[in-house]
Amino acid sequence: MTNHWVDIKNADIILIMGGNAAEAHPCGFKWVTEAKAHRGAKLIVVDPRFTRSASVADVYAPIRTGTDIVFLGGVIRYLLEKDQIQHEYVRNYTDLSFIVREDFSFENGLFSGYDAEKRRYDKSSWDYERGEDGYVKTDPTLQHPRCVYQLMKQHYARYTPETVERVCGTPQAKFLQICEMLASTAPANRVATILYALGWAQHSIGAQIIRTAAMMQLLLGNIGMPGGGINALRGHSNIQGLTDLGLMSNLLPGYLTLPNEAEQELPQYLAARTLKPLRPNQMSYWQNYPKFFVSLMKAWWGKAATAENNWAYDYLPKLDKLYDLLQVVELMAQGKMNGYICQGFNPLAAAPNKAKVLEGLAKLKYLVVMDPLATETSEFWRNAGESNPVDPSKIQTEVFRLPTTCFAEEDGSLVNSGRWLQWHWKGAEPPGEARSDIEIMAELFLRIRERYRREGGAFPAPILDLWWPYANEANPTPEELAKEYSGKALVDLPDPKDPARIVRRAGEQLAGFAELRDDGSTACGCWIFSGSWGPTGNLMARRDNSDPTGIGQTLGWSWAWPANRRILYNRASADLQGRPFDPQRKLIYWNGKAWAGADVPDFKVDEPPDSGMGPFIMNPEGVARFFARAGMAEGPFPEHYEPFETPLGYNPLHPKTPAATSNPAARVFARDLADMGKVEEFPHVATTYRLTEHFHYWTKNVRLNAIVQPEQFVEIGEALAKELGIANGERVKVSSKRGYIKAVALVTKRIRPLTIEGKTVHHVGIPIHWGFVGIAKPGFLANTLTPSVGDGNIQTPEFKSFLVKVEKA
Ligand SMILES: Nc1nc2c(c(=O)[nH]1)N[C@H]1C(S)=C(S)[C@@H](COP(=O)(O)OP(=O)(O)OC[C@H]3O[C@@H](n4cnc5c(=O)[nH]c(N)nc54)[C@H](O)[C@@H]3O)O[C@H]1N2
Ligand SMILES: Nc1nc2c(c(=O)[nH]1)N[C@H]1C(S)=C(S)[C@@H](COP(=O)(O)OP(=O)(O)OC[C@H]3O[C@@H](n4cnc5c(=O)[nH]c(N)nc54)[C@H](O)[C@@H]3O)O[C@H]1N2
Ligand SMILES: [Mo]
Repeated sequence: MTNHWVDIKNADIILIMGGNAAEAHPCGFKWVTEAKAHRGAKLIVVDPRFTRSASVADVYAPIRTGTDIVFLGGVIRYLLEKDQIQHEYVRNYTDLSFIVREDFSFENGLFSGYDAEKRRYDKSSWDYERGEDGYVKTDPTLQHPRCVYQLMKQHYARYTPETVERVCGTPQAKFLQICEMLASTAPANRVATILYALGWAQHSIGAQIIRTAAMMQLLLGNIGMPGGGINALRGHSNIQGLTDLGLMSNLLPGYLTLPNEAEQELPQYLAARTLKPLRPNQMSYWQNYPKFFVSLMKAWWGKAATAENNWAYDYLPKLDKLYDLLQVVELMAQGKMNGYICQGFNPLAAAPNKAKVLEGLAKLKYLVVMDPLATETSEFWRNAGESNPVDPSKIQTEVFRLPTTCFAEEDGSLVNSGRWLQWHWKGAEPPGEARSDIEIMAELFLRIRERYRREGGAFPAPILDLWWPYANEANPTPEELAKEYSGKALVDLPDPKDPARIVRRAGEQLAGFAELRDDGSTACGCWIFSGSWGPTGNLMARRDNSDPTGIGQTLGWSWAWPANRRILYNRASADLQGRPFDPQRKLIYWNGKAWAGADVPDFKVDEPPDSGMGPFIMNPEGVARFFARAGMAEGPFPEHYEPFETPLGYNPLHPKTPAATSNPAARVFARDLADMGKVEEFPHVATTYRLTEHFHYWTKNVRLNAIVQPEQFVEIGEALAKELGIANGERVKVSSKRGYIKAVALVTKRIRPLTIEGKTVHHVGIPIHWGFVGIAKPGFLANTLTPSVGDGNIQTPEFKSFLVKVEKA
């Protein structure tokens, strides 16, 4: 979230799209209720299904899965055509006036630089034009034909209300009503928030859907404002913490990135990440990258990381490719992987194309499952009948189960969607042989280190040199780890301006990342967490909920990254003179000498408001980007592409360009491409989702949950049920190109047929919670049906839109 849960109460308009907060985030949803009750906020829900979120909405609109870029692109067109944008904001705080290179183009659904063979873009033309001084050229009048404003207007001119209706199936009148409501937040003092989750993320164009939404919020001046923002409602209680700590194959803690194999030298690695400003007088905060990086290497390798050995840079793996889930399953299925460790993860149930995952697991030599429970993954070799028909005698994989504790059986911190690190205390002792994940990992490490010590190996140094400064080596405490993430001084730290003065003593915890240095004198395991356990102690354990301004800014409750800041980009909530855009909800303001207010300023505290420094300090241009000059795989402006299994067979925006049917820059393995179904054989559009009454695949082990939702079902609309002659409560078979499931049919009014390009499209809703382990009635894994293809940027699987055929069982 750019903002946080409590802040939702400050919104005037709330858009829930690509998520179902009332059912998947029922506790956080109370802030939607607060906004409605106390501010008269209006709630909009856009979902293929009429959900419980929709049931309390002021306006509900249906949409075909996977077409949200058309809808949101349509909103962008509406705002630009009607000139309903926050002018002061976009002029000063975004790249609208920046001029784009002459060789940039967009034709027939593809941007300049496309290589069809590699399914990849050469992105060099997707950039701004530079002047002699190295800075970007701009046209503040916004008249230049290649300024971002003109290019964007031209790009979205095609996204008319007629197109929205034709492609998304959303009636034009509904769409225009929603446009009007969103446009009502263009005035400086009105705000809309967006709450989304997997309905946007789990698509082959997921990241671009989310970007389109962010662009809409920028046009309305809603980013950085209380009650505004773009808010990803995260899933597991600590999934935010997972990405923060770099548990993705290409990340290091704090969103630092692993080197790739072309980056063998440290100076080269740092230069590519230490970005120089693209406009005069900009902060370009990533210029501090070396401080964060060197402090991380000191935290990991301590004394073994020295200036002479480039802070142990050679110890870091250099990536040849992304090792995301889909890649790992592909390697397993190709027989290229010996072992796999699943820690709190049930991939047979959670990953797409169950048959492929099963095949991969069966080719491993060993599988380790660290989990409090038996799972489908740990039992993959078991013949469960029709839902898992395997022959155990043919499977040689050795499976080790290491029983772990659960969060309630240990102390520690969880990072919520609003980036708050909240400390918690254990509520019970673990049963039986269960041990904490920390203890298991520590013992695994000690044994591996012992073996390297004894026997050597190809490259033992990174293991032997790892700094392991814990009182009990075999069981580091959560407190020790939390302090390590937060960071400390390794020697007495002199004040850079007055070297005689010592600002921190050796061994003392640091107050925040501003104290980190790149000379090896500080250690910090995750720079964005720096200060969470500061010189005064554990700030994550704070529980002061006083809210002096009444806008929900409880700065004394827990600790938020970065720097206890609650709303990101909050400098953008004030105008060029430093006056809050909304005088009723003052977030931060310039008091004549410094920035002050209800939040920790996301800016240099004593930087005068009119100095020309932009509020988006992480970007080298200092402003927010409509034109994604770097980064996105499929283009600098989001464009609609069909799901890989499309009910149309072509992209209605580019019917004559087969290369532009589905995401042209998505990575697809040959085998998975061959495993895609066609609409002629699989005529119904399926989407998968969760129910309030279950949590994924583990609550089917809990009696009460198994009682309230005992049996697997699929939801089909009345029209489709009638067409197929299926009555409510009858059993149906749902098949895709990859397999089939059988379940009870729940015939509902909540899913209506949509008219797309003149033809009727039916959606089928498939809850994900059943499997063949647990005490609920055994069922089929929903992922028997789903296709193995991911988002073009981060490989989140396309769980939300694929093709099936429904028939009577
Ligand atoms: N009770 C309960 N709560 C949970 C979980 C749970 O298992 N049980 N899981 C947690 C986890 S890990 C996560 S990640 C979150 C997920 O939170 P959500 O994303 O909110 O949950 P989902 O139910 O997967 O999907 C949300 C909605 O997206 C809609 N949808 C599908 N395709 C599209 C589309 O193309 N466009 C639009 N606009 N909408 C679409 C679906 O109809 C569904 O209503 O929930 C968390 N909360
Ligand atoms: N078709 C389809 N598939 C989906 C989704 C979808 O919407 N549609 N959603 C996807 C999403 S968003 C998610 S997050 C995944 C969820 O997939 P998983 O994360 O694999 O599922 P869970 O059942 O939530 O958790 C996995 C295991 O963690 C264990 N566990 C709990 N606490 C601890 C602990 O402290 N330590 C250890 N070691 N283990 C613990 C639980 O017992 C459980 O068996 O599913 C994904 N798959
Ligand atoms: Mo999730």
